[in-house]
This record gives sequence, structure tokens and C-alpha cells, in this order.
Amino acid sequence: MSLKKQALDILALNDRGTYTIPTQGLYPHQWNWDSVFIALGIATYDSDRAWTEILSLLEGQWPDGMIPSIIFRSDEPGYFPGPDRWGDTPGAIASTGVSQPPVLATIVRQLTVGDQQRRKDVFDQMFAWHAWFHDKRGIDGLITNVHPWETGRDNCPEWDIGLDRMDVAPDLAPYTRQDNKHSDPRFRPTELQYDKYISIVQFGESIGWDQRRLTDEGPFLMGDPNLHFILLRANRDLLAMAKDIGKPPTVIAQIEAWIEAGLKAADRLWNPELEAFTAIDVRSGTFSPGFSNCSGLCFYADAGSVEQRSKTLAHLDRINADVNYMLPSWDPNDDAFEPQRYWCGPLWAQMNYLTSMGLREQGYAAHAMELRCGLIDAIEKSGFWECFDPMTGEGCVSRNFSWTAAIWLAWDNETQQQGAA
Ligand code: 9WN
Repeated sequence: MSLKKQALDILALNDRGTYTIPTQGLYPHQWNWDSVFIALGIATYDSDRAWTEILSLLEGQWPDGMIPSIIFRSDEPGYFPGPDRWGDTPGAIASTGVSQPPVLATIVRQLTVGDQQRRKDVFDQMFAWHAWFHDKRGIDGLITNVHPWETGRDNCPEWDIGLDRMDVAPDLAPYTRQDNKHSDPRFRPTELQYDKYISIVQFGESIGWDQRRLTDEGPFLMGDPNLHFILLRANRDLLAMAKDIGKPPTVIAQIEAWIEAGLKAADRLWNPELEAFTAIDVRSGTFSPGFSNCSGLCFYADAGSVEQRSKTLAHLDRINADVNYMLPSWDPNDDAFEPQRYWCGPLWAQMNYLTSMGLREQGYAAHAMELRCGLIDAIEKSGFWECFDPMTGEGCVSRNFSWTAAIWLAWDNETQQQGAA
């Protein structure tokens, strides 16, 4: 069967009418940034259904503007922690109490070229979400995260510094993991990491999900290049849409101020020892020790000095020489590199998509192509997995994965259009 047919079948298989699950079994609900990438793929053959995916995600928005990482749309018991563990959340639909990387405005801008009405329909909700990030997770312009799940990069070794500094809650209520029933435990986070993930959830629930308190007083607080650069880029796209649909000067000025603050604060993520953008433990000032697959998002955000960008390209070249399939989620030079364990090494479709997009926009077509080929080669070898071993191209964790299929379709569509032009 052709790869295109396989990708279309996966999106059909995971379609739940108005939203799409990431994969059957392991992730039976609606995930935030998954839905946005999925919309990008669906848009290649059904723009109305793609738009429904975006609107359904927005239905989960909280009154304070946050769009949660997971919207629990069914009673499906196969995912832990489910709605019971997150407790009472203020959105119209039960959800988690943390967010995920805001790729929404960037993809909405792509999906609505020439369609001012759709932009108008969702603008205020996107603006409110960005305001939420700045108000609730901002520390002098730096966007932080209170939980590794909020970064979308769960067990990346970046978070070890912050997790090592926190204790498992002494009164942690007993729980049973479900993820390891659906996938091989050697691919997934460890038991101790899960105890800490659930301890943070327990803390958030105990303070009624007061989001500023969670940032200021919670057990975990790190600055994340993924959230920071993705929001910075999303603000640029929001600004372009604000101008296109004639938003008032106050709105334009607010977004411009966010961009300026984001550009300035990016320097706080520059690890002087490694000479790369990495996560930082905000409370201790300690930097993460390796280059991850969001370190190169400075191009996507159009941030960083000439020198920072050239050092970043040098890291990409170094890593390209070490692996067979770009771009690993963790630095192959670091001891914590594990090529098959989730965010400790495997390459991920959505990260290759974003990094490669930034590189291409900034004029680094060859580097962009290495990332595109890394993913496409892995898919050709193994199929549409959640992530892939960067040494062998073998698929890891879950198969029939929605965003991997969606990104393949988006790139395939782009190639067809270029060929036709
Ligand atoms: C927790 C759904 C999600 C992705 C994340 C990825 C993983 C969940 C988990 O799966 O996280 O949100 O249980 O491991 O890390 O990026 O959105 O695909």
C-alpha cells in the first residue's frame, strides 16, 4: 500500500468525528498540539474537517485563556492520569491542568490564507491563550513550564535537573500506570519520573489549579526553549493575522510587546558552556547539559544572534555526523542518550517539521532537507510510528500515529504543489 494511502487510513482510523486521537490504546483523548498538527495533515484533503479539528480544540479552553494539554472527551479508562486525578478543572470539558506548546496560531495562519472570516472567528481565543502564557508562565519575559508534560517533551533529560530538585509527594495517592500496558516499558518514562509527574498533578489539584501559584510555588519550574520559541513564533503569526483582519492598535501593540520581551528573554536560554539554547532550572540557574531537538528552534522563532545561530548550525552538523536519522531528541554526546526511550533520543515528526521549517525560512535549505529526509527515510523504513530510533530508523512506542501521518501528508502536498508550479 502506498505511504499516502497508509497515512490517510491512519487519520481515518483515529478520527472521532470532531477531533482525532493521537493513536489507539495509549492516547484515547484529544491532545492539544497533536490536534493542530493533525489539522495540517487533514487540510491537504478536507479543509472543513481540518477546521473542525481546530474548533474542537478551542472548545476545551479555560475561562482564564489556557488551552489544556488534554481534553478528556470520553469516559475511556485506558489513560492515566485521567479526569479523576486532575480533579475539578474550570473548562467546559474535563481536562488536564497544564498546557502544551502553542503551535496553534502558526498553523492557523497557514490554514486560513485568504480567509479573513476564519481568522476573525478564532483570533480572540488565540490571543487569550498567548496572554495566559505571558501572565501565568512568564518570568521577566521567559516562558517557563511547571510540568514536563507541559513542554510536550515528557522525559527528555532536560528535565532531570528540575526533577532531581523535587521530592515525590509524601502523601502521593497510589496509582496504576496505563501507558506501560499499551507500549513496551523500555520506551517509556521510569517509575520515579512518573511518581514525580503525578506529585506535580497532586500539588496543582490541591491549590485548585491556581496557575500563577503553580508557577511561583509549584515543585518544578524550568525555562523551556520549546515553549519559549514556539510562543515567540506564534506571536509573530498572531501579529500578522491581527494586521490582516484589522485589529485595533492596542492589540497590535500588545503582541509587539510580547515579541520584544520574548526576543530579549531568549538569551536566558543560551547555555554558555554548551553554546546552545537549552532548558534552564529557573530557581537554581542551572542549564541542561545537552542539545535537544528544540535547541534549533531559534530559526523558527527568528531569534538569536548571528553567533548563536552559527553555533547552533555547528551542533546540528556534529549531531548529523553521529546519527543516521536526524534529528534526535537528545544529544548523542550525553550519557543520558538512549536511542529508543521516548524523548531521550528518538526523533519526532513534529519537531523535525518545526525545526526544518525555521531553517528553510532562514536560508538553510540543506540543513532543513536533512531533517526532512531523516523523518521521511524513517517512515519509509518502518511506517508511521510515534517516534523513531535515530540510529536504525526503527519505530518506537506506538504505531499508526496521527501526527506522523499528518506531517508526511503536509510535506507530500507541498512537494506536489511545487512540482505543479
Ligand atoms: C502526556 C500525545 C502526547 C504528546 C506529547 C508526548 C506524549 C503524553 C504521555 O504524548 O505525552 O501528555 O502520556 O506520554 O510527549 O508530546 O502530545 O501524542
